Amino acid sequence: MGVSVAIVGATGAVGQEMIKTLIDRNFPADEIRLLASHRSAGKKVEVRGEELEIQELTHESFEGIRIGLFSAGGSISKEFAPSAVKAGAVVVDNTSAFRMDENTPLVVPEVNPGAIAKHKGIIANPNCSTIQMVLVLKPLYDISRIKRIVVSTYQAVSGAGAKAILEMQEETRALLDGTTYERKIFPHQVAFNALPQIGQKNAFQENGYTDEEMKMVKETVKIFSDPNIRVTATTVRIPVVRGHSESVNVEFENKITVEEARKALAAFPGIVVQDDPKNQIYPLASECVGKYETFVGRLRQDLSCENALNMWIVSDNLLKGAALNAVQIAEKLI
Ligand code: 25A
Ligand code: L14
Repeated sequence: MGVSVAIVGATGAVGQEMIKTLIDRNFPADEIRLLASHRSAGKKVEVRGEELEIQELTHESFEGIRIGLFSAGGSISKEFAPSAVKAGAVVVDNTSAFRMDENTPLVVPEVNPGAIAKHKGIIANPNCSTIQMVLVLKPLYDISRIKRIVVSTYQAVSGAGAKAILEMQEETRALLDGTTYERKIFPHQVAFNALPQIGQKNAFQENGYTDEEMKMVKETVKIFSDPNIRVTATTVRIPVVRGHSESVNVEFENKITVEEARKALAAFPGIVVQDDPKNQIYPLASECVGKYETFVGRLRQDLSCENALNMWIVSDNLLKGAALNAVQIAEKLI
């Protein structure tokens, strides 16, 4: 017999990919219940040749549900995940609501699958930028411990949801046509620009970092369960629809050569090495869309630090960064 799955935020950028990923991977679901706000209730979506109606999310939505996949924002998860757990479901939560809670495992299945079994009803999906980075660093960490990570991200607008994609497209059109566009999502013009702020007005903390940057710092330490890893991050929004890119500098305890690193990366599940710079081959956001893998290239020795490597990491933020990682956790649960 199959399991019943509910998707909370089914009409969002991530929710749509959760539906597709469940079907594409033949997840043994005998029911897929689609939940969203009252604004979407009643809309119909075709799933496996069947018309499914979006239902309004309430505290009673989870009767008979075994697995709840949540991606409707942190406040929705805080309010409704406990109701799903009470109804007997295990929640895989894509928001930041429970990630740093000590009773909630924070899981990338290729990196720390063992943490799943410790759940008390909720398992957290890490931040998209963290997921693709720790996935690539795992096979290298297994060769030598990581001392320090310096990361800069180039993040796609879809990370901020379906409405943010529209905003970037409409703003671009308005600028090309010489018309005006009234911004609603981003703090500044995102078209033809690079914004060193991810998150809303209150994104900046006392220390000058954004929440997004501090998520990368704290989540990396939690996933590796290694408090000795030091991380510093700068997260930047760029006008790409889908696919986060990251420049990552990693210092190891012992030297790892580029050749050694390439070999370990190529052998690891979920990673594809694209590293042939002479032929202009390296990971590109435009090429990662719709792919389950995370791509790594531009592998170089850091010329200023003996035991450090530089690399360029790219992945589809809506798949490995969100929907796919959540579905992989659900697959491990059943
Ligand atoms: O708190 P966080 O963790 O920082 O997350 C904040 C946001 O980030 C996205 C996600 O946006 C979330 O809202 N997100 C989270 N994790 C992410 C990740 N890892 C991530 N993005 C990328 N990677 P989103 O757009 O992807 O998804 C939004 C979904 O949430 C549903 N939702 C919102 N409020 C809800 C709710 N569901 C239940 N109850 C609530 N109270 C939302 O459903 C969507 O599925 P929706 O029904 O609001 O559907 C959107 C449709 O309705 C239109 N619309 C939206 N707002 C309005 C509106 N129409 C009129 N007025 C409005 N105010 C949309 O056009 C669409 O058709
Ligand atoms: O914490 O706006 O998972 O790109 C990931 C996407 C936070 C917002 C998270 C974005 C979200 C972020």
